[in-house]
Amino acid sequence: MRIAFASTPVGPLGSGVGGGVELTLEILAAGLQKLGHSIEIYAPSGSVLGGFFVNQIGGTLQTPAQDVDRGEPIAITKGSVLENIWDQIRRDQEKFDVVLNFAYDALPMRLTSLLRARVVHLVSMGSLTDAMDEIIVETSIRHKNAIAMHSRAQAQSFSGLSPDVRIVGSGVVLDNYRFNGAVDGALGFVGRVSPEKGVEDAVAIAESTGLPLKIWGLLQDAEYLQRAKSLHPRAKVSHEGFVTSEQLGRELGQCRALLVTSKWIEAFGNVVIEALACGVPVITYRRGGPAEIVVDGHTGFIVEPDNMGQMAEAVRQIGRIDRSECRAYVASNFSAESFARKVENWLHEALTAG
Ligand code: HBI
Repeated sequence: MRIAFASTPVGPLGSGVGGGVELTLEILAAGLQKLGHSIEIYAPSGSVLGGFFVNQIGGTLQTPAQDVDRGEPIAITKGSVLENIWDQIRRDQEKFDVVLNFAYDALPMRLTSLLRARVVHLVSMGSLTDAMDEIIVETSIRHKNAIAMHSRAQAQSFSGLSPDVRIVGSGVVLDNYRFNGAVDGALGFVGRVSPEKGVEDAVAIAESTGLPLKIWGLLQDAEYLQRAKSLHPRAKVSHEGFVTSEQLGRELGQCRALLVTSKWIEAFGNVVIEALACGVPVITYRRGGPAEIVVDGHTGFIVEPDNMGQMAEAVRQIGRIDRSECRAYVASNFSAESFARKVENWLHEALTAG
């Protein structure tokens, strides 16, 4: 198939502003190309993606959906890169069999039936705003097979969504992550340091277990981290910075466990399969995508949401987990190849579903 990728309009590929979508887009471009498909990418100017042709599109970056209040109406910024991306795709559409949209935005959804080329959407987050919920649900009902998501929990966050929505999971390139049997005893936390990620809970666990906590990720809200630390003065916490996947693989692999304390519904949780790929067991609340990935008692533990006592007890029991089973689990369930094949199946169905 000849596939156009419409990237996220919040920032150029490689800037990190696009978060998990940047890693997902990169993995699918490589995975689908390996399956013999041709890929062409449309993304904001300044985008970098090794080995692929990227149409660099100018225009105003879109406001991230998580920064928009739930009740706010859809806004398309003036001279928006989002409009320019889709104007270019409209002009080029005869070149493609299918357009795969990665943007969590209304405009591409509206275009599902307005282009001659088949347009499909890989939705990257759970329910965030009423306007986006409405358009995602409506598109899922009007266009069979047009929508795919990463986890059941993410799909369930949209009430009234069509049961045809495809759940495709995610995947990582195993070779980028080195297995590590040894542990240096620290607890790990990976993700943007912001309230919805629940960092304050990880800090509280570091204090109650006396174990050091290492944090990797964009320090989006430094004042919030400061507040968490002052609430738990005896916790040993270090912010290790925002690093590349390779660097994360090396450093995270040393940890005794990864703590996932999200307060919002994580659509999937790429950090969970990255940690498991390094042999690091994961302790997560029973909330969102991570709770669908962790196999309780085998690749980590699942505890009741926000239950700090259970989380601390899970940390004390973590030595029971076989670290090599963590990596083997990712190899057989969440490899980049298996993810690309699931997406390929979805695209074929979308093309033939009519
Ligand atoms: N917000 N409006 C908008 N569009 C996106 O594509 C988008 C976003 N916020 C975050 C985001 N994409 C990605 O960082 C997440 O999907 C991972």
